[in-house]
Amino acid sequence: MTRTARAYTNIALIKYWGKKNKQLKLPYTNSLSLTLDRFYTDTLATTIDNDKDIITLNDQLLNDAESKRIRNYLDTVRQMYSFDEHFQIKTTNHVPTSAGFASSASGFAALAGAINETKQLNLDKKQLSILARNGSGSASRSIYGGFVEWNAGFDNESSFAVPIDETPDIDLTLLSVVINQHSKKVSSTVGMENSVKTSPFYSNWVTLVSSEIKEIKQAIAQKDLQKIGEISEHNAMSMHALTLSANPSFTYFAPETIRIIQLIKEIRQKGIFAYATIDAGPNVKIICTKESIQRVQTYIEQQLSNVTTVVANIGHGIEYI
Ligand code: 2P0
Repeated sequence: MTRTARAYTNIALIKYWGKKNKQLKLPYTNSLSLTLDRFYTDTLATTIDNDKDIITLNDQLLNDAESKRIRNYLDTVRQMYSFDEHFQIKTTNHVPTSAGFASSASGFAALAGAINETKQLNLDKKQLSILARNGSGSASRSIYGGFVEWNAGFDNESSFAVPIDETPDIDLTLLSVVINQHSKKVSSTVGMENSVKTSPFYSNWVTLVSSEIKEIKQAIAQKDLQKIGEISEHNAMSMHALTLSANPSFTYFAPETIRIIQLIKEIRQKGIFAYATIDAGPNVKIICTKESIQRVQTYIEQQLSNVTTVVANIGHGIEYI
């Protein structure tokens, strides 16, 4: 019986922001993430006798426009593994949009796992990471649990994620602060492309990431929470500096984003552990400890009435159910 693949989302502490090869999704730099336990995607793939893939998301049939990215990906997979069958893909996203996490990481990791399962490709995790990366860069990291590094590589075979510590014994937990605003968003794909092309600081980013990756790995090995927080926050702010310095300039920050960054500084001044990281959207993810998270959550909710918060812990890698 074909099993369903389940993959969890991840939050990058050292961000992926820029491709040197768009087609293969080869990044300019390594990146490093933490897989989370709360938000995941379940995908079941079955082969069908049809000349077109049929794709449902949360029991809704996707139309051609909505499923274009997935169907293009399936074409890539068919080419990579030299077969021509089509699929019925049933995906259930347990990544509520209200949680403020992107679903492309868990989505393409689960899809890669589902194809591996139904076509019995017997891919090891390295090959699975490569397959997921071809769907979405950040999906390469969702194959593993805990702390994960995606090695940039230089071609399809050399760009994949590796586990640093899949079950870290470390006191870190994440508070996602969701800002309820509905502005039109620049996709990550477009945002990073504009940053690479036009930010005068892009080459500095590449240099910065290479040193911050080394530093954060050392901090993870030493369980130096403060260092992990400081490096993560600095890396996130540096990524957002690439959007502000692009031409034309753009930003993912909403007014509330800045306010939350200020609140996190206030919280730290009270001696409470809290560091910010922000992806390609206005929501802020706060890196906390088990001891600090309650106080951080209370403080944020008291100061801002129009936000919701979601707690996530360290999660594990892809599984089949
Ligand atoms: C990351 N992000 O490292 C960074 C930080 C968003 C900000 O990876 O074009 O959806 O599909 O490879 O993976 C989001 O980008 O982009 C992302 P594509 P993806 O998590």
